[in-house]
Amino acid sequence: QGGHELWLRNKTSVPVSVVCAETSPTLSIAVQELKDGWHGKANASVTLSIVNDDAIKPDGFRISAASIRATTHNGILYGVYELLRRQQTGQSITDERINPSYKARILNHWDNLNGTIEHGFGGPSIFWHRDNSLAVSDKDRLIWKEYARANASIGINGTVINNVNANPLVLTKDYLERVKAIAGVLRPYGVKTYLSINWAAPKTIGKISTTDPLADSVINWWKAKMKEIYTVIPDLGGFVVKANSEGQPGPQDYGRSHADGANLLADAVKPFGGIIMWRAFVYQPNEKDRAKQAYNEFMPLDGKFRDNVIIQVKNGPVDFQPREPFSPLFGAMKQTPVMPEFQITQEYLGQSIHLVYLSTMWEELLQSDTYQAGKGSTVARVTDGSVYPQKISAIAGVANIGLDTNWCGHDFAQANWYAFGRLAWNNRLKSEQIADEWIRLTFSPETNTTAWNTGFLAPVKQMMMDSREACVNYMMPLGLHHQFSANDHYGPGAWWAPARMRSDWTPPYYHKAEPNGVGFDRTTKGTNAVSQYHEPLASLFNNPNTCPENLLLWFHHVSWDFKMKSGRTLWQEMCYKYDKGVQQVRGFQKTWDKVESYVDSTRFRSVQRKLRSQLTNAILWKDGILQYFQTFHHQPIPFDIERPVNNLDEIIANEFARRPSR
Ligand code: BDP
Repeated sequence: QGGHELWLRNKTSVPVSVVCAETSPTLSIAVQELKDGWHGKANASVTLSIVNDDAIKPDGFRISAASIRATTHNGILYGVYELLRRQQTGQSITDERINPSYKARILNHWDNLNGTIEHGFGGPSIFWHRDNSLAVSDKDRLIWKEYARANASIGINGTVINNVNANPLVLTKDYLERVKAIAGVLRPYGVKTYLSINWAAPKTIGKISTTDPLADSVINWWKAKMKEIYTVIPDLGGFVVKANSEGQPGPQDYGRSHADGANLLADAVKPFGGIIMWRAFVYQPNEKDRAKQAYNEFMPLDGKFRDNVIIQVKNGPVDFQPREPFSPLFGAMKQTPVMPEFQITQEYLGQSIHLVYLSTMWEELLQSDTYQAGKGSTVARVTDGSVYPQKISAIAGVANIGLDTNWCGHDFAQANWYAFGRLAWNNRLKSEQIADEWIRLTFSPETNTTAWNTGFLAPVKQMMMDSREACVNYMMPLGLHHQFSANDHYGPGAWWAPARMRSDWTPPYYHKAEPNGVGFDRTTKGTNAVSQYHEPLASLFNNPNTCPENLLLWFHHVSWDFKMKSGRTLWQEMCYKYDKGVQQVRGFQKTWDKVESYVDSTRFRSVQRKLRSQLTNAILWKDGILQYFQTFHHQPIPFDIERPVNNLDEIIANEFARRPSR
């Protein structure tokens, strides 16, 4: 009830005996999990053993129906969860060796030390208290344990427990004691703790007058600080850094490069085995095209980073939008490891109100071919070590987890946490399989009957599979991006452009609508962002007739009458896309109402309510954007489409009064 148990609801009492020669906290968990969740033959015997096998990587394992072998205790634990999942979802179990795609599979929590979460929609922080108290309670420990277990069950092995917009206080003594307590609870589950660093820490919490990365005082301060931190938490995974980005301090404040900054920290953590995840999410208000800036900033630095630095790159070149092309940095940086950053929390995809299954979006990114090392250089392969030799490999997801009973605000948002873990473990997985597993584990009745499969599993899976494209359709189809109402990033705000506002923080910067056309010209005749992609993509994107239509307005400024493949004009096509998105949400409502008998009433009602709000919002998007664009060209909305039910002036007038109830 209430969804607190996530995908871990399948307790049984089928007896099993477990043989395990060694002991450790991790192995005790492994043994207990097998006993609690065994869905195999009654009275079977399973052997867990540590072996020497070069084909098994540190977190990997070899499983069969009756044994799990690994080279580490964590490997055994992952093997146990794999075995149980296969039993519980009815997948076959053959003798196989399984290794993870990425070494570090990390959640990023944008949790502030005062317990709030930046763009958190599932309640307050599980790590930090609203009253700022640092005392560790039993309740804290319990939630951290449940959290660690959920992560381990899907292969997540790291977590950054404070916001990338970091408060430097987290690096001070009292906070470090709490970090130590958290790390202690997560450790047996194989989850390493990481922290976000504020670049200006030597100034704000130290007594150093500069933060120039080449200054001895700064270098020595960080060396000493790292020593202090690692004395408290010897196995801390490392740090993520947001520097010279959106007002955060960084090495450029002193005319130094991102490499100078990253290397300083890398040297300081090197003796302790830590890594530095340096974010490439940088853009300045003074340049023409925000989408080009990270590439321009980081490409000249390729090869200049220490070997314990990895560059953390958001999936798209702008910012976690419903659809973007992949960031051109993937595959382009050939001598520096790059890690994808996804956003699990749906800041720009309906937050905890819209049902949007993000796995299809991430699969789209991972399977995008960058062509950087020939055909088949997918983002998955250029980041996981298959194409370039790299010492570290990693993937991060901005977490959607909070203190809500169901953790994520929306019961279906749990699927995004689940999918992130599964894709981080195996970046070749298909979203449909992940959805199938998640539904079975999360909603499964005692026995999977044919009626359940056809009455519940199939339609719910279809709804999930369609949900991200539906969101793109009713929010920003055809390559439109960043059309959000300011600050809350929930509803439409295409018109929002106050006089003194930075233009790259306003939607018109991105849509460039005018009487003759719409879209951002990033071709060779425009900002030339296309040139950051490897051929054949650069040419393909550059031509409006070969550019994928779902990215058309990302790369092109075209006439409202531009002929689409369907034979319609761009304007008509846009209208149909918005309308389709709205209709898809109406369809989700029908799907959900029809499966009522298969779901407990708490989860049923909660999702039903949210679908209603999602529809209201989808209609608002359609009505707002279409009527706003009409003010430029005055063409009618095709007559076979539902008429708007909201007036543009009212949508605009209520923009900031309207806040979704979660
Ligand atoms: C933006 C968010 C902002 C984050 C930033 C980031 O609106 O809150 O701090 O991303 O990733 O999309 O640093």
